[in-house]
Amino acid sequence: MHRISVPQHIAIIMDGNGRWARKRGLPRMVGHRRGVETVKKIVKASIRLGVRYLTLYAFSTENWLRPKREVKFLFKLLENFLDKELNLLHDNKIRLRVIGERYRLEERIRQKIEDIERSTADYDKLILNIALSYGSRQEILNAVRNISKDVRNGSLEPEDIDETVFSRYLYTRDCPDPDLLIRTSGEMRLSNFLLWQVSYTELYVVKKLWPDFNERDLRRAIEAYSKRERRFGR
Ligand code: V0D
Repeated sequence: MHRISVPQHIAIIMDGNGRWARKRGLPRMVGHRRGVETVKKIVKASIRLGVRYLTLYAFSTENWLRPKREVKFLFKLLENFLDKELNLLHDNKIRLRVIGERYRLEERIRQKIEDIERSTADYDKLILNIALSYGSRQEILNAVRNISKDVRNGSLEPEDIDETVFSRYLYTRDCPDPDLLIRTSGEMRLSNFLLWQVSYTELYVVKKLWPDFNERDLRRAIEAYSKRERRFGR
């Protein structure tokens, strides 16, 4: 048997909550609630397996277009998570970071997020990036805007803009690029997630819907990743 190499950074598109619920004749909201349970399990499993960075796509910029009551419910879930699961972060030395258009989040939620980011800033067992109101094209445009400002104010020379410099203007600035991107629910799309960062990332798509995804599935994804690395590496 070969040794499996654990990816240091895993990104996940958590798709399929709505479909999971519909299959059971339940409201979509029930699927989202189960989705949060899966988030907790997968966060813990990632630590056990030795993953250092986990980036989860929780809410896209396009998701604002969903029915108002669903959006409201999702943010209620999020607030609940922030109020009730804080010990999950502290007990496991998890650093939380939110990536995305924060200015679009409600003031109260943004405050809570920023408090937690501050209080977990010294942890490094796992860096947990949650993408909220996130869109990769918007992230890239935001980087271009900030780069332009720095060029205009003289702190950056156009000739000095290379891949490393550009990466520093993205929301994911201090993270290595993902080694593995998992998408649940079988869809073969990137859906505006980390477009710049996944240039060399291994993609792993599973049929399972997000609420059904578990530690075994995560292990399988990691095994598939390390086999591919063995075959094509070097
Ligand atoms: C619903 C599947 C965790 C996708 C997962 C809208 C949609 C469950 C968080 C979370 C959501 C957010 C911030 C944070 C820690 C955890 C979350 C939303 C939706 C927001 F600091 N799951 N989750 N946030 N769903």
